[in-house]
Amino acid sequence: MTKKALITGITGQDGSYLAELLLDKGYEVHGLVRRASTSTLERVAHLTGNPGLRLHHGDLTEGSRLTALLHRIQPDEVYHLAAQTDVRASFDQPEFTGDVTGMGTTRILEAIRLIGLDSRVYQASSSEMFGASPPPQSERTPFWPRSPYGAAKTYAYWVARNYREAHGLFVANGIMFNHESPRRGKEFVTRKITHAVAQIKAGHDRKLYLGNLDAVRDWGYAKEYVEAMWLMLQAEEPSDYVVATGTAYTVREFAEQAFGHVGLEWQRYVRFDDRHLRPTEVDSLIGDASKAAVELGWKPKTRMPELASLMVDEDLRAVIAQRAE
Ligand code: NDP
Ligand code: GDR
Repeated sequence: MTKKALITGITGQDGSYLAELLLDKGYEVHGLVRRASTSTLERVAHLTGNPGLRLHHGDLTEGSRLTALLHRIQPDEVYHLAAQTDVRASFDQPEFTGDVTGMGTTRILEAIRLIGLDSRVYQASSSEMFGASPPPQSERTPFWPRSPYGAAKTYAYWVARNYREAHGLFVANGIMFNHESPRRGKEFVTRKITHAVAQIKAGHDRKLYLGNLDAVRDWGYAKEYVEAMWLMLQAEEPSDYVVATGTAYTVREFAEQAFGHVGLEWQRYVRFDDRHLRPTEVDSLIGDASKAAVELGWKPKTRMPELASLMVDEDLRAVIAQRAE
């Protein structure tokens, strides 16, 4: 029997990699897509001709639509990835972030419970829930979120656990640390840097304005992280897993690596802009993913220097291709 999966957030970075992985495994993949006046399908455009892929309009703020879709699709697995994901923006839109990133999870789980589905559910939890708790952070580290986004994700984490404990649903929280790729949105610091490096290398002389260069992050490769999502839903019992590389670099070091990869000196181009600071910052996130290694057999392969380089290479390819058009 062909397995059916529903991916919310299929148009995002992770959703697009996960859709590829599941289609390769022979799944029938359903994706939730918000209607917009301009297309948001760029990351999945190469998959839209695949007969195994079906896209459905819907929004996390409309529970009735989510219920109708889940009832119609009857998925074996639900990967709930959709969210308002921008931490900085969550300070400006706290209520909206709570509704989408927090309540969105409740709407999905409640729909599954009301319909009586036995779908397995992946909840996209985040290292932002640890916030000010010092590293290394594991499944046993207390949460101390530092943004409306972190608080909304913490709410969603506990709702997911509660549906598991109270209603017996198979729900797994993947507590993922930062993961990046050439498909990362340009508002996030890694892609903002690699995109700028490519532009500068191609001769567009410009400065790159950044905020806190001292923040420490544990950056992994998104393509590898979606495999961990799938593994969590194949486990015998649902549980919660940290997914990380266990390595730590500052934003400054990421910039140094990205510029250095194409022979540029980062100090010549990077400038400070306090508009990119946050009212409360998360200083240091370094994950301990030993539980995922032991129980799921998942291990990261790509570390920051290789990741930054591959992102720069891809951004450079895009600039050159654009020029040729
Ligand atoms: P992206 O920002 O790339 O994608 C977010 C997705 O959510 C997009 O498909 C977006 O659609 C969709 N979405 C946003 N709001 C709504 C809504 N109201 N209704 C329906 N869909 C909506 O995120 P990532 O792929 O990077 O992350 C995937 C998940 O993992 C997120 O929940 C994120 O919070 C979490 N996470 C990510 C980490 C990372 O480092 N990438 C680390 C830890 C957790 P549209 O294209 O229309 O905007
Ligand atoms: P983050 O990622 O907040 O960790 O959330 P982001 O790349 O936005 O910031 C990482 C760190 O870089 C610092 N920084 C800047 N950030 C941005 N965006 N732009 C800048 O110019 C800049 N200068 C410095 C930030 O202050 C921060 O310390 C991401 C998202 O994908 C979340 O959805 C996810 O849950 C977490 O990762 C884990």
